[in-house]
Amino acid sequence: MLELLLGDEAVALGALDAGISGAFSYPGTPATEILEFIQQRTRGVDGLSARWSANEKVALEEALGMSFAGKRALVSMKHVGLNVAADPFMNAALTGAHGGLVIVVADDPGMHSSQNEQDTRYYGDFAKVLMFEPSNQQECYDMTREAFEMSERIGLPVLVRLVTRLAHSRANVLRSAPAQVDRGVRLANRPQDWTLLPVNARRRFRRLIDLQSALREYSEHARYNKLELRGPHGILAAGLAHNYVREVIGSDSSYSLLKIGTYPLPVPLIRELIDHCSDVLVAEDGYPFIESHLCGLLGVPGRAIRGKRDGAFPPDGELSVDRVRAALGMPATTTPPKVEDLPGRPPRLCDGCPHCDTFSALLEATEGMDRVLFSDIGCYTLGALPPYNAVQSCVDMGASVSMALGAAKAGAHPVLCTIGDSTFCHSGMTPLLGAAHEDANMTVVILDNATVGMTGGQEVFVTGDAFVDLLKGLGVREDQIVRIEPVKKQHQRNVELVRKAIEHRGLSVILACRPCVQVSRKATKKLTEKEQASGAPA
Ligand SMILES: Cc1ncc(C[n+]2csc(CCOP(=O)(O)OP(=O)(O)O)c2C)c(N)n1
Ligand code: SF4
Repeated sequence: MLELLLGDEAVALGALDAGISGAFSYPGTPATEILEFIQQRTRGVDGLSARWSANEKVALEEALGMSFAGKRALVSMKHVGLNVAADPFMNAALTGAHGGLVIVVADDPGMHSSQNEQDTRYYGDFAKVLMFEPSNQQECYDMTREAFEMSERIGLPVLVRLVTRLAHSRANVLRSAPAQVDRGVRLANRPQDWTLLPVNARRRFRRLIDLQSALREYSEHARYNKLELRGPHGILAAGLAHNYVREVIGSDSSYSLLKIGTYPLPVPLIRELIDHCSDVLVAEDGYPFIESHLCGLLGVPGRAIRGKRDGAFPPDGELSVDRVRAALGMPATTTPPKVEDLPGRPPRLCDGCPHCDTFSALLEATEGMDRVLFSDIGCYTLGALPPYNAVQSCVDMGASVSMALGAAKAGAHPVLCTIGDSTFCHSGMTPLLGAAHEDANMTVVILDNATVGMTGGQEVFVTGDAFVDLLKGLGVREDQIVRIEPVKKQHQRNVELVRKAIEHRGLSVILACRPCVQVSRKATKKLTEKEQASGAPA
């Protein structure tokens, strides 16, 4: 059966058809739709767990636990999420997988909605695991299914790398019959393999090294790597870049083409291409990963290897058809509109957003002061832009609280930080634990809008009164907590309360509680639809 699917959805369907018992994730563009699709498709189905986790590290560890219990588990996240999950990721390569364990990471070359454009393939290489890189939606589906098979066959987690354009574009996907997997609990009964004491870890690392030849063997014969030897100009295209290259060269017989879809790299195929061609262009989204492997320090004697390192492609941003054309000396197909001809549309907070009222109060309360305001990742990062221009930093999830703690220790005053409810639960709690313990001289402003606004309104674990309990549990005293309602009519009161919190020498935590207006709107719409469907007054 054919289905028109996003790359993310094709991965999700592949995982469902592979017989997963659980899907684990923390929202992040461009990977969010993977878990959302699984949730939609499995609503009301017993025996499949598909809930958001507190952060990516937790998601991966939950999946590892499910794998330990002998069941298939999918983990998905955006690229920077793998930094957060790097600890279990690296170590899961040593414990190995029992039930199939597949980790899907969506990279964001061009930084459409991310703070960097790191390339996940380095993590796959670092952890020494098998990695798939689909070039289209069908491969998203097929490779995810195969990743589960391989994970169980070799007893290792398997990585699938996507990029934004693939994750967020649609194509028809041919679905195959769902796998019949035993969903009973089958615990991994070798605790010495999963308990990474040095004596065990050394043995498990040796095993990982020994498995490399099997990974290479698989990759060398995988159907996703295809070599077409024709003309003297070689192109090596990985993942989505293969589509761009295909579109550009068509049936031109002066080019030979090697498509790469799996890692470790299929060296014999690469050698054949290099031997056959006078020059080779490496087309890959992200960093020059393959190109660097190919060239090493000294290059390939007698062959011109071209790519991001020699300037054939720009070193940053996404690949595109036009970038491939330019690298091959062809004119661009499209004339990109001049930026200055386009109307400016800077991102901004929604009208009526509670964060607007919080920033207004913070700005007025600190007017004329030499204040520091660290912020974090979420809709409220837009407090960095006009009309607020309030934010002095945004680095990574949770960093606002830790950076405030560092600046407070440096003697700066007043030191404030703003952090959203979801970001706080992801990574803000741990630094607050230290700040409360030391009674650091800083003001933490938690923006409790009862949702993960930035990524489309996913559920949060804690909101309202429960937040106060959570803060107390972290060691924040009741007299250090101030609750405000960020609405216009409370503005003056909020300004006073913020001023008081700043004057207080020591830690204060302001909890700004008001739901995101988008989520409120959606809830009202749903309710109205429900009432209309039931014939009740709207
Ligand atoms: C490590 C990492 N994971 C996920 C994301 C994607 N992301 C950006 S902001 C955000 C959460 C925002 O929610 P919240 O803190 O509640 O603020 P809001 O957007 O609701 O104002 C997420 C998940 C990210 N940037 N980095
Ligand atoms: S989605 Fe919600 S939190 Fe984000 S800007 Fe809009 S109202 Fe504010």
